[in-house]
Amino acid sequence: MTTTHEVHTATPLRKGSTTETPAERLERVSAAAYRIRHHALNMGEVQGQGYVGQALGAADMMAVVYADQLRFRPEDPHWEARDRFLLSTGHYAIGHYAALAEAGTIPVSELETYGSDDSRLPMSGMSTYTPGMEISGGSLGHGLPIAIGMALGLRYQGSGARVYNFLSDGELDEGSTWEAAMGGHHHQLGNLTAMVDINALQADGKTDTVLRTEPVTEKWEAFGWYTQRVNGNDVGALLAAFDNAAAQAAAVGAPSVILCDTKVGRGVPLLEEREKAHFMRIEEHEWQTCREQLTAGFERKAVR
Ligand SMILES: Cc1ncc(C[n+]2csc(CCOP(=O)(O)OP(=O)(O)O)c2C)c(N)n1
Ligand SMILES: [Mg+2]
Repeated sequence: MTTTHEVHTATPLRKGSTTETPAERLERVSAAAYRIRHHALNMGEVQGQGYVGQALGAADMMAVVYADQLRFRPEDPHWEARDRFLLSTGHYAIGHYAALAEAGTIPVSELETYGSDDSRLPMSGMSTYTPGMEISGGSLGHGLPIAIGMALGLRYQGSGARVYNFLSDGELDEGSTWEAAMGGHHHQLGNLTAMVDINALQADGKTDTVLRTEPVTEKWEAFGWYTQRVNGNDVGALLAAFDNAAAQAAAVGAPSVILCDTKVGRGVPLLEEREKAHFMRIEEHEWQTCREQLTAGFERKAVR
């Protein structure tokens, strides 16, 4: 009989071969992050505007999750034993679609329908539209509460699947996020990992002018979470943090949070310094420059 906390291990579908060296792993995941950024620029160009800055800023986090950490079957998004990835921030869907295309769940050719009528890829993430989109995020502050219920439910079912929740720093303004943080600790949800994109930006301006949430690290620690803070645009640092979180993972134990400091528009200098970065308008002639800057930066790093 299955007791409450007994867990069946899901078939690991870890990417990369078992003989992969750390350098090869870093190179593989960095290349995935580059392609995610490239997809996001192509999608943004269809509409001429959008949440492109967030997709570029969070591309390294998405790459580490989808190209390295998550156990899932790209062709079978409802596979029962899959790890769940919950995107709280519906407006980041552009980056999530790019990662799902990179993972093979969505055809790359479909990305050009982003934001168009009848597309499976609406501007704000919808679970009923898109394979691999577990929740309809967008009403900020709801992702972590849902993740808590899901992680608890999976544990009751004896599943070894894990739950990952992607939050933005704007979601730290929401009381529901902190209620859920208390719940995660109370229920000792060792099968839950949250990651927060701390890009220091919100719709109405800089995070520290909208609502000062720092010191963020100390807050999560005080809520009883296993807390790490890293440069969210450093793939090596992210891999190490996610590996640490995975090493902590158990049916019962502290939930993990990885606080990721990122830069909006990362990888495309033209966009990194742009004012009004929450929802970017990019001129027709600028898209090709963006792609060229992205590729030049990636190639510079690769030869280093
Ligand atoms: C509950 C709720 N309140 C307000 C909004 C409106 N809104 C949409 S995006 C956003 C900014 C939230 O901050 P963050 O996600 O950090 O912004 P970004 O870094 O993408 O600029 C806000 C307030 C919302 N979607 N949900
Ligand atoms: Mg933000």
